[in-house]
Amino acid sequence: MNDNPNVSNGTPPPYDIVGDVHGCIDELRELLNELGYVDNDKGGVRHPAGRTLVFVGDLADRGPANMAVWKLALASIESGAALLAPGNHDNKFARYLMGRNVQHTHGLEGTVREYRALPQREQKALSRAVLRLVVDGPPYLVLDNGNLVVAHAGLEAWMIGKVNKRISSFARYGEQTGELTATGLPVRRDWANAYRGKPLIVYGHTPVATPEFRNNTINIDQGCAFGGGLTALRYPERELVTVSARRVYAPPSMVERSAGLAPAAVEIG
Ligand SMILES: [Mn+2]
Repeated sequence: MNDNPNVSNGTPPPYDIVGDVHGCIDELRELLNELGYVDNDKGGVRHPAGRTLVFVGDLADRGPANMAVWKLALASIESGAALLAPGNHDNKFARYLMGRNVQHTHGLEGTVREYRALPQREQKALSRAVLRLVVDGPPYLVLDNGNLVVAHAGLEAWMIGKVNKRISSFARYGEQTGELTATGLPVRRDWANAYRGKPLIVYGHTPVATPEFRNNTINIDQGCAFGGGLTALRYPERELVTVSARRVYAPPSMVERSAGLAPAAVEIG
């Protein structure tokens, strides 16, 4: 991991920040269409008014078209039209690509299957691009001159602008309290409940039924792969656009339920 990546990104607003895609290409395309994005000539998208797409991370795993989502995101990022705040699933895929011993669970098995079905040359190009972004790039993004933070699992106020191993891990995975639930699962710290910082923090990671502002933070993961929805936050407008999942792509496990997956999303199954 790069020890000193620059988390401050000078790309000016406006932005369209998109929640956890998890391989849901149809919903992503529908959402981008609603937001006014058009195809570029390299397999990515761009906005005619120069808006920037910002992914909150977890592009793949669980959904039906993981390589299609990665390719769209990478082609958009490479052309300068998009940014990524990497999530834990992106990190796990990168570790797989580096030859690390990772468990092929929670949807990674589908992503790896799709990846290995690509022609060798495409595998190499995609692998290089993913590693550059996820391993060498910043673990979260500070945008709009410090007024906006996009971090996959969130961030505590004192961490903003800083990077070290603990902060990088917090931004991608969140933090566990060390306690266990009644069913023996780790409890995640509710950092947003205590957040009193000035920058707006946009995050995902733990699906919730509806995107709501809370202490100047907002969780835009509506659990698309679990049959919920895919959300974009338009910034600085603070308008929300959500498209519904076309179906349930992955049954929510005990872990996701305990992590607060939307009851509405569960009931769709
Ligand atoms: Mn996540």
